[in-house]
Amino acid sequence: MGVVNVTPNSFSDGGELMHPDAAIAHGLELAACGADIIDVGGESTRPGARRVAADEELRRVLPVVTGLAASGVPVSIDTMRAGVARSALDAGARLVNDVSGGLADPQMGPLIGAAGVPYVLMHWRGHSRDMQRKAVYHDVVAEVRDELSRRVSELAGQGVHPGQIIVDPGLGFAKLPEHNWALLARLHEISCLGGGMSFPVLVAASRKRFIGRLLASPDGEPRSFAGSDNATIALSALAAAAGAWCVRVHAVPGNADAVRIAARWRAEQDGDRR
Ligand code: PMM
Repeated sequence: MGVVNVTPNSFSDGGELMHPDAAIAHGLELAACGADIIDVGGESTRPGARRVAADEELRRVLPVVTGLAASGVPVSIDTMRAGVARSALDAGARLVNDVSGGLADPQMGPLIGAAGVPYVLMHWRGHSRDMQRKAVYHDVVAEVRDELSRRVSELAGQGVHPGQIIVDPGLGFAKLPEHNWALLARLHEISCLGGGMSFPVLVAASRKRFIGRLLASPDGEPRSFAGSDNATIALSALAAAAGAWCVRVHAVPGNADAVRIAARWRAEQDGDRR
């Protein structure tokens, strides 16, 4: 999954793609480089970010979703708002990526149930403004799994079929670096929620600050966003080899190669040499 952030203030690429033509061209380039899905977002969720108005979010994403979908690119809409998701689906988006897992907008569950589209359910504890205050866990993997499991049940009550759901541990969302690393190292536990149900997992580690911090210089200066792309590729290979269904990334070519290498690695382990 290649990222197209149509925002002035996202983590690593804020402000680069505010014009629809630039955003569409970038999405097409990511698809040409091997992304199977292009994720279009119009609201930054970086720690501390304030919310953007719904009409502004829609104004940012709709021409980009429309343009990419018209070119035949599978588009995902990255939004917490049911109204934005509805308009994006009408414009040709095929998947909804909701970092709030349906908690930010009570209309999201019913919309996804009625639309029947794939839905990324991310672990979330609250809006970006103050989410890092909620990064308190006894056993982060168990708690993330339990909270995701509860959301799956609640969404089922709103008409969402479990087969629509892709789960995401929400790296960096109410998580400290040690929480992110624990979730990555125990990724397989996230896919197995209660009741014997198993879900595809999406991992979105690309250019997040916990990577830059790990790779900090001796004087403690975190690695730049773009300077952590090779590390993101390493994480993509590890996540895919651990069974992740999708990695959401900003720089596609190396990550697409990493995913292919991991697929071949897994095929060998499974005794399937195709
Ligand atoms: N992170 C960001 C945006 N969208 N979607 C999913 N499913 N999971 C994430 O972790 C996630 C996301 C923020 O990162 P960005 O500003 O680099 O896009």
